[in-house]
Amino acid sequence: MAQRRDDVEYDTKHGVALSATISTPVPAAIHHRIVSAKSMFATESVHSQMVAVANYGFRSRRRLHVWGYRPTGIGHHGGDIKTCAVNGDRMHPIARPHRVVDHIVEHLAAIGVDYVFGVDGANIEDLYDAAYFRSDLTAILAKHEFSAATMADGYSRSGAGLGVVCATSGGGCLNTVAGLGESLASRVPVLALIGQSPTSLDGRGAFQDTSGRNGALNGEALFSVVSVYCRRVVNPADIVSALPEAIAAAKTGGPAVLLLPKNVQQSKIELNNSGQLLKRLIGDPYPVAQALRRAAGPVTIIAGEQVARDDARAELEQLRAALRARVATVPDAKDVAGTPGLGSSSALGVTGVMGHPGVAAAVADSALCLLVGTRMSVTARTGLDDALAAVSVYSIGSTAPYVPCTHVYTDDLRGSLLLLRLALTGHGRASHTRVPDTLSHTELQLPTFDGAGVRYRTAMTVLDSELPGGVDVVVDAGNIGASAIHYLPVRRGGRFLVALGMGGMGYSFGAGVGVAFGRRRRTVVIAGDGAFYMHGMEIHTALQYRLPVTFLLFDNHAHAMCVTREQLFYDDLYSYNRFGPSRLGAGLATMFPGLFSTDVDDIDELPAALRAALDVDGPSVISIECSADEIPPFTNFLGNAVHNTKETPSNVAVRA
Ligand SMILES: Cc1ncc(C[n+]2csc(CCOP(=O)(O)OP(=O)(O)O)c2C)c(N)n1
Ligand SMILES: [Mg+2]
Repeated sequence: MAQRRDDVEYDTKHGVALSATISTPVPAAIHHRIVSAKSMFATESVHSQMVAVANYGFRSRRRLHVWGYRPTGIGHHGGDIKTCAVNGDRMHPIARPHRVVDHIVEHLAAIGVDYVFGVDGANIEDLYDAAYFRSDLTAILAKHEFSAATMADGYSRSGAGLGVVCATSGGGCLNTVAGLGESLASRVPVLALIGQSPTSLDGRGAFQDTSGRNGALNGEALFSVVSVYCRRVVNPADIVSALPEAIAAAKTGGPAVLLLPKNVQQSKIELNNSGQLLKRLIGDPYPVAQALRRAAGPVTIIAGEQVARDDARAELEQLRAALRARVATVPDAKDVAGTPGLGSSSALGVTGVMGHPGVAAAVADSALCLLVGTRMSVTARTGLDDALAAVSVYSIGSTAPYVPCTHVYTDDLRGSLLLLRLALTGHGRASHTRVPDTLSHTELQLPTFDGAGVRYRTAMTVLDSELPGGVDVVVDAGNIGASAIHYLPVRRGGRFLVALGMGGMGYSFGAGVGVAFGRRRRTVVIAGDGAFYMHGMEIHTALQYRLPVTFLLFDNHAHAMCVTREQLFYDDLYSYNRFGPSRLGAGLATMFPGLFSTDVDDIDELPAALRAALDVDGPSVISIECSADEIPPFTNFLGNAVHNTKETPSNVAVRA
């Protein structure tokens, strides 16, 4: 049965027993686990051996193929079943028709989707069933559909491919709405597969009816306003066109929703045609090139979220070098600029409400400001309106900015930035641009605070020195989120995600899991206690899949951003937003045996705790005691004071 293969795959689903040869050399410890699992068919420990092997594959970014079969009596479907792994696919013991759900997972796997994130239920279980029979696509079980949606969002933002979320009808589907709203506002490609009750019961009192008939909640109307594409598939054969249409629409930036009634999911379809893919429009940057050729003086680029979505980081850097321009990023695109060693010429810092004061000065001093892939929301442009009004502003991207400018439309920033750079070489080069005088790095200056707990700034200094290059960071809302955006430099080669589209608390827990699945490396989640209380149970999901995610919970026993507002804007007369005592580290350690979880009360304990947490083979949690009375670096709460910052070490992309 088994063939020798260099590329070996693994399978953790349902603890399939091992029976075969692995040709790729693996460390002795892993080999031992394989051998011992082979000799322990049908025992519980087979599963743990399998998990260890699979984790090795996951962590070493190698595909381990475990050829296996289910011995009598322990099969997922019971009975005397022999399930062989053949070319990466499982075979069902009984030949079955090709269903709509089989078509969906086949198509998704064919376009490189590795994971579907969701919560199971009667009206989506057929999709989970179809995924079970493919080893090239895995259905992940989240704890809450909001987080399943943010897993898909984070997976997509990480650059791993299209994020896919699935949910059952009724409450399950309604729970995805807030997550899809974030993806819509931040224009993140996501596909949502939403189960619905069978069409025969539409408007006839079905459990969780969202058909819109006879007074039922109208799912199509609801999802249409939180998506760039929404279609209820009622004719099974329509999935062949609806699926690629939805994927193409999502790729233009935003969630696409397919509403799939249970009977449609189960229907047999004959066709296996992927349909037509829509072409993406590469905008011609000619007007921008013309303006840049005329620009006499420094050029400042403000880079946005579309640079991350299209992964146009390299093209942006080449354009920056050709123009000798300085680059700032909007807060939710912090990781798209910053070339180690080039200092402020490659990253001025972050714009807007949590941004660096030097950006406004750079823009004001420019002959031309080029917006790349950003709409410049209020969060992104606070403090820049005057400077932008005084200079010549051009833009290139898939949506026109909110500020007056000349805009070039493009669905494909990689293509358009390349065209722009080529247009600016040789005879067409921008010969009047000038290297600007270096600006010193600046930070917002805050009122001194010496109450109890760890200071946000000091905690970020420790993170900055302990987090190695390559680590991805996902940041949540609140005072701690603002502090991380302002103070923590992006790791070299790392991603930095923050959800400012809707700014929903708890985003980082699902998104961190999605990023870890997508990038297969250490992800650090930075979240407040309030965000944890909303969606922190996804820590259990990270544990279940043994993902390398370190959750840093900043526990100030409050919704501190709201406390700050009560203090500054409502005369500090009362507080709704302070909580009682908590011990999140110890609590989670008790709740989830095997999870590394600890509390840090003093800044001196943080470096060692962090090193230990980053070293764990799987998820880890540190709860850091801080204070709700500390003012964060958020301009709405401050005056205009600034101060300078320091040098950039090698694990950091650039310091802003
Ligand atoms: C889902 C959601 N509800 C409410 C808010 C409004 N809000 C913004 S920050 C914040 C408090 C955040 O508390 P926590 O996560 O503990 O962070 P902290 O500000 O304490 O650092 C609230 C309630 C929000 N952004 N998202
Ligand atoms: Mg808090």
